[in-house]
This record gives sequence, C-alpha cells and structure tokens, in this order.
Amino acid sequence: MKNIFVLFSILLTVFTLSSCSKDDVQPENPFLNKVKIAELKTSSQETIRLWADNELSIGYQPLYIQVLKNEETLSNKQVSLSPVMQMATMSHGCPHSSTLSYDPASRSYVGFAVFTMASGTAGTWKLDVEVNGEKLSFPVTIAMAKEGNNPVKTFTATDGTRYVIALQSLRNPKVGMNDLDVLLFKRESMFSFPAADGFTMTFHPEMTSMNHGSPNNVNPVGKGNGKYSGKVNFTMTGDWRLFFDIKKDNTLISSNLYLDILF
Ligand SMILES: [Cu+2]
Repeated sequence: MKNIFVLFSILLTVFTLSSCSKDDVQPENPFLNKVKIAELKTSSQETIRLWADNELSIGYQPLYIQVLKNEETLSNKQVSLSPVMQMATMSHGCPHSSTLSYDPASRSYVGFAVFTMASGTAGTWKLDVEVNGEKLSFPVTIAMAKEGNNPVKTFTATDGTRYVIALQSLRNPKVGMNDLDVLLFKRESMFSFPAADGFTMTFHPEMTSMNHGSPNNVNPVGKGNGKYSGKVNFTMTGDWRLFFDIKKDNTLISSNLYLDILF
C-alpha cells in the first residue's frame, strides 16, 4: 500500500515539475500518506470521508474527517464524533474528542479516539459522526495492537474509579530519547470519558527479556486535557515495558500499571 503512495507521489512530483505554468501548481495533497477508512453521503449529497494515519487499531488514533460537495472542501460545518462498540449484551464508547475543529492544513476536521478493545467476536465498532446535526454511522474495524505492543489499558484505581490510560506518542519509537505523551481519562459512564487532570505520574521503563532499565527518563507532567508529557530513553531495540505509578492528592491510586512497546 505504502509503495503505491510512494509511486503516486513520485508521479505527482514529475507531473508538477513538467508543467510550466505556475497556475498548474496544486496544493500538496494532505491525504497522500493517510488511509481512507470509509465514505458516506449526507441527505444533501455532501461526501463525508474518514481518514486515519494507519488502518485503525486499539489505542490512540488521530481521525480526519473531510466534508466535500462536488470534491470542494466545506470548512464551516459543525462536526462531532462518538465511537460506539456494540457487544452482546451492552454497548459502550471510548475516550474521544467531541467537537472537531477545522484544520486548514489538512482541509479536514481533526479529532481522535482511544479505542479500548479490538473488533471481533466480542463486538463491533462504529463511529457516529454528526455533521450539522445529521448523524452518519461509519462501521469501523479496530485491529489488535501489533504483537508485543500494549498502547492502552482500562484499570480500576484504589479510589474505586475506572480510568483509561493510553500512549499518545511512541507510534514510531526509536533508540534513544523519545517523547513520552500519555493520555489519562476517567470512565464516568459507558459513554462519558472526561480527561483526567491534576494527577501525578512517575514511571520507569524495563526491558523485560533482558531485565534492565535505562537512565535519564523524565516523568510525565500534566499539560491539561488529560495529557502528561515526559521522556523515555530506549537504550536498545526490543521489548520495553513502561511502569506507571499514579497519585492523586499525594495518595497512590494505582501502581505497577504498565503499557508495552516492542520495536
Ligand atoms: Cu467492548
């Protein structure tokens, strides 16, 4: 799939270079490296096109929603989204951005969802997207994380509340210092997951198979909207487990919570 995109971008470059008039220069296609997930039409024949960075899998996923009329971008719409997993006896949502804001660079409405379970025999996911009050349901398939990776976890803290923790960064980890951005949400109800701010996080990475850690890691600090940012030092490739301790008002509410990275 990527090869086709590479080939396409080469062809596009050749085409752009071979055309002389400056009027022929097209703005760069912001979706060249994105994956089209689905497309639906509103009652007024507007095309709603859903894009993601990769095929969707569990964890944090940026989502890009285009609203088009005759392939012209419409930038003045109210767009919101709500992910729903239908299971045998119940349905539930997951953390997500509610109202999406229009991003001129990508000519789309940008938001995210943190998928907590994979699609399968347990249930199916859909993404309800509302555009100016009209609701459209996109069926989506959420894959498991790549083997050895564990980018999201739902846990019950000692305060009795359930939370969702997810990695926002480390989608392409490398040897050396990496940004560590963690998202924390409170599960208020099956469909309400407000950002959880005001907590204190400490963490350390361990390479499980070789039983060692790494120096110079930086604990994630709250940045608002449920985001905590720090640094993680991967001294080599392999199976890394990130252990988190979470405190609220100086009381430990969860310890030895972990997420996994394999690269
Ligand atoms: Cu589920």
